[in-house]
Amino acid sequence: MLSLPARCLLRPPRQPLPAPPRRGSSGPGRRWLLSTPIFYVNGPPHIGHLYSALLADALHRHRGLLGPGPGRLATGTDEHGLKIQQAAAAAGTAPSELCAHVSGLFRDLFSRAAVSFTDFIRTTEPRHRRAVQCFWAALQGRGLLYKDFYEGWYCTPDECFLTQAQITERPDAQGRPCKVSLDSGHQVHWTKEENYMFKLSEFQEPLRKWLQGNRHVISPEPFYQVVLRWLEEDLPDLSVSRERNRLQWGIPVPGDSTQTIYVWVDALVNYLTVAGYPDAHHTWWPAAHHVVGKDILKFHAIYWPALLMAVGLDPPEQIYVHSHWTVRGQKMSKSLGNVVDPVACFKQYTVDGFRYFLLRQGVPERDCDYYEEKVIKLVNSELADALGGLLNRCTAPSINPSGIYPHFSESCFRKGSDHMDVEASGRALAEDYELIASVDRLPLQVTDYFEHFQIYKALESVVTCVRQTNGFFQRHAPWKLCRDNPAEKCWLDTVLHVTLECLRIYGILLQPVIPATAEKLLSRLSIKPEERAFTGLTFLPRYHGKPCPFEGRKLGPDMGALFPRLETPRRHQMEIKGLRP
Ligand code: ME8
Repeated sequence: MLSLPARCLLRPPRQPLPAPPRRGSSGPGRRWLLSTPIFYVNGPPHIGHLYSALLADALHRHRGLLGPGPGRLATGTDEHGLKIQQAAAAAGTAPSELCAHVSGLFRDLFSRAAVSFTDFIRTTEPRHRRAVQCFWAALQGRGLLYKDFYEGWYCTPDECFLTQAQITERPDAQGRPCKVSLDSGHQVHWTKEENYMFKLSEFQEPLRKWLQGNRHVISPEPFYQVVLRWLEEDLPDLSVSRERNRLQWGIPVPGDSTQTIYVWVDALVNYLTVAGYPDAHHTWWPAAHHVVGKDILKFHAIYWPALLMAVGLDPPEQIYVHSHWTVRGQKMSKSLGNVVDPVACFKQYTVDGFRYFLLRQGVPERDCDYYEEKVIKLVNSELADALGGLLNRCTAPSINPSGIYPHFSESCFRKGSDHMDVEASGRALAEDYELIASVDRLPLQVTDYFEHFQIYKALESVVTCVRQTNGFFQRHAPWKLCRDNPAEKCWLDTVLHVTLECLRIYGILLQPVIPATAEKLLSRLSIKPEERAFTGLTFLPRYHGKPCPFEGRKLGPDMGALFPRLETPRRHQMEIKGLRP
């Protein structure tokens, strides 16, 4: 955390926004290549997939507002492997058709969700095949692959090999004993075949050194500790191919038509493909910042950095890890029939409403629970009532008949150390100075939280300020002030000016999370697109003795409620009233 003065009522810190931490050797001008996992196409997207994409999108948008980039955001679909081959066979369709269809669902979802991706990669694309085959050749060229008879447990739903210690026995649906992965609960099968092996064991020490020298590379911190603990255990070599007669749906091993490249090697290389590997990746690599779910941490924090080191490339600069969404306390699963469709959520809560819910309630360190009533309550209280209500109150024609950004009067709201003295401070009260100090600190706080992958905390601090501003408005009851009395008009305009200034800051800071609502808010305040960046963001310049470009400006057109309240579905109302069991 940046050290911010705990309480700074009179002279809030006017520090410039800090440059976010630079970790890699990505050259002058900070670059970032944000990524989401690439998603399997054996089923349609759900809210967990959307959450990963929204986290990456919010980070990407936030950084874009901080400065002139350059940044990219890549997402896409993971289309090879046994799991997809089997899903296509079960659906009686060709794998390529299944992939095209489901990949399209992901792409549509992310477009609809306003995920600002700059690249959408499909692992079946020729550019990716070429990258994977070059990567393989580089591994082989460095003598890090060898052929061996591999024997062990394989979990197709997770597409991973497991040791004896990682499996357990549970009854299946028919009550027969069956071996499953301890971690995911998915069934495993014994496989025995000749594979190429990667000398992962040689990278145990380099991985440890890398982590010890980069304490913030995996965040949140508890996940960093998890990875360090894994590295205390044995790190066996990794099987990186499958026999082609079992797995045809994948990229063949160059020069060996009997083997297919293991789907995880294939998938991980996508991050290099989008960086331009093998020809043009040096501009973007290693400025990679991966957002991943905790289920795939080992692949990203152990296998991937080791593979990169093996071909002479740096590990990614940053790995952001998040936990999982459950639904009414249960894991989402097809068999339980509780998989939540994000498109239905957009219809029910609007895109921004659902984006806000996931990012405000999602705490990366721990699993979070979704249920309808929770979304409706949160979104109504924070977006519709607190934020929307505030905008509505200070722009209502009855209170602001000229429809302008009114003037701020220093004589009503004095800047000085003796603000506790009512005479000296005009009409402002101690709480009003606290509000100014809080909103002054807010951009720095929000940036700090984003950089530490705590978007939920950034939103919490914005909401706290929104509530404080509502308190300010309520306290001074501008609707009771008389415009015809010059002294009262002066104060009334000042109260409106301060409130609009607060709203301007909230609108700007909320752009990465609720882009459409923020755009509506900022347009209503007549804030031009070039005035919406985080750079040069000065709250209440007049209070600080600077000119305010917005003063006297005509407000934008009234487009109705900023965020219309969501209705509780009828069936819930009946349940609440006890009309339904
Ligand atoms: O693992 N809550 O793809 P995948 C939150 N193709 N996030 C969730 C989630 C939940 N309940 N369920 C899934 C793969 N996710 C590989 C990745 S990357 C080189 C290859 C999110 O379709 C989370 O990000 O199984 C998780 O890591 C990812 O979806 C797994 O998606």
